Amino acid sequence: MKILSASWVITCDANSTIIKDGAIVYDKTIIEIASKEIIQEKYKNIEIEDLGENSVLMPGLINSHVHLEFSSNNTTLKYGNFMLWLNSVIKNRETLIEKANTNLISKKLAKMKKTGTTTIGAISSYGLEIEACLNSSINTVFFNEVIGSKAEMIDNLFADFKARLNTSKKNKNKNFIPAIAIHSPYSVHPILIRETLKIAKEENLSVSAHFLESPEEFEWLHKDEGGFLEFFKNFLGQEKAVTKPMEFLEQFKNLNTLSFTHCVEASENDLEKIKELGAIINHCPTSNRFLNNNKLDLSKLINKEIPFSIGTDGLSSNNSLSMFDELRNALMVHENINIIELSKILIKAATKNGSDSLGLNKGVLEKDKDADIICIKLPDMVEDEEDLYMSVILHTKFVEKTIIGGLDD
Ligand code: MCF
Ligand code: FE
Repeated sequence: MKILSASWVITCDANSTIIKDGAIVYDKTIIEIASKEIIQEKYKNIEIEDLGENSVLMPGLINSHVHLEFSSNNTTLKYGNFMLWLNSVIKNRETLIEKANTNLISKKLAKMKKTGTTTIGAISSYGLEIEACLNSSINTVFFNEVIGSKAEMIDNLFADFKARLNTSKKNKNKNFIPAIAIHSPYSVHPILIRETLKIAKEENLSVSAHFLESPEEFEWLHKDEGGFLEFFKNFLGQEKAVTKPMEFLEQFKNLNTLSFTHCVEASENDLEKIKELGAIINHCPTSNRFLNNNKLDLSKLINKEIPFSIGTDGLSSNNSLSMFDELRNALMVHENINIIELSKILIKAATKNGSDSLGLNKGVLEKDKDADIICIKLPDMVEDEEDLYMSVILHTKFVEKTIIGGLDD
C-alpha cells in the first residue's frame, strides 16, 4: 500500500470532484481518496509521499486512438486534403512501415508515457507494433484492423485478420488486451464486417471503426460520387460504395464496448444512432485539421450528450503523440466553446471517456479503479479551482511521475 499527496487531486469522477491538499491511498487499485488531513489521521503508520508545491495528481491520460505502425512519418505524407493524404499513404506505406521497427515504436511509447499517457487504443493494421506494446508498461488495447472491400479477397483478408487476432490473444495479459478494428464503411466488405463482428460478440472484444472523417467519404457513401470515385475505379475497379452510413452503423448492435473515430461528417441521424448504440466517439482534432481542414462539432455532441474521448491518431496525421499537445490543439480548434468549460470537458474526455471507449476500469480516481495516476507540477499557484483544468492543459509538457497499476514507473 502507498500514499501520495499533492496540492490538488483531480478525480474525474461523476461529480468532477477536485480535492485541495488531497491524498490517494492505493495498491494495484485505488483504496481511498480524501484530504491529506483525513488520510494522515486514518493511516497513521504509513508514510505519505508529498509531491510538493503546486503539484497535481490526476488519472493517467488515455489516448483512445493511435496508429503506432505509421510512427516513422515526419514529412512524407501529404496533408490538406483526404485524397492527397490517402494516395500518399498508398505510395509510401511500405517504406514507412519498414522504418517503424520495434526500437522506433518503443521510443515513441516512452515519450508518450513522459507526456502523461498511461493507456492507449492501438489500431494495428499489420501486427508489427505488438512487441513494442508488450515491452511497454503503458496499457494497450490492441485493435486488430480488418480492411478490404474486394469480394475476391475476403477469404485471404479474413484469414490474415484471424491470424493477427490470435497472436494478440496469445499475448493477452492485464495490460495488453486484444480487440477488433473495422477500418471504415468505405474500405471493408460487408461480409468481413459481419464475420469480424460475430467474433467480437462471441469473445466479448471491444470494437472500433473510423467513420465519416472526410467530405469525400460522405459524398462517396451517400452518392457514389466525388474524390473517392476515381480512387476506387483506379485501385479496385469499383464504382459504388459497399455500404451506406446508416447500414454500416446498424451492424454494430449488441456490443459491450464500441467506438467510432472522427465522425466529423456524421449527420444528426448518424449521431443519434451512435448514441443509441452506446458508442463513444474518438475525437482526433489534430488529424481532422491536417487531413481534412475540418472539425467535429463538439457543441452538438455536448448538447446531445454523446460522449467523446481524445485520440492523437498516428504520426501519419499528427506531429506529436503527446496527449497534452492534443488537448492544447483541441482548446484552440474549438474556439466557440468557453475555454474554462472546454478544459474541464476535455480532461474528462481524455480520462474517464477514454476508459469507456476502450472498455477499461480506469480514468477516474475513485475507490476500486485501477491505480493509473500521473503527477504534474504547475509553474505557479492556481488560486481558483475552476482554473485548474485549463492550467493543467496549458502548462504541462511532461509529467513528474507516472504510476501504472499501482507501480511507479
Ligand atoms: O485515422 C487516420 C485517417 N483515416 C484512416 N486511416 C488511418 C488514419 N491513420 C492511419 N490510418 C491507416 C488505416 O488504419 O491508414 C491505412 C489503414 O490501415 C490505410 S487506409 C487505405
Ligand atoms: Fe485513425
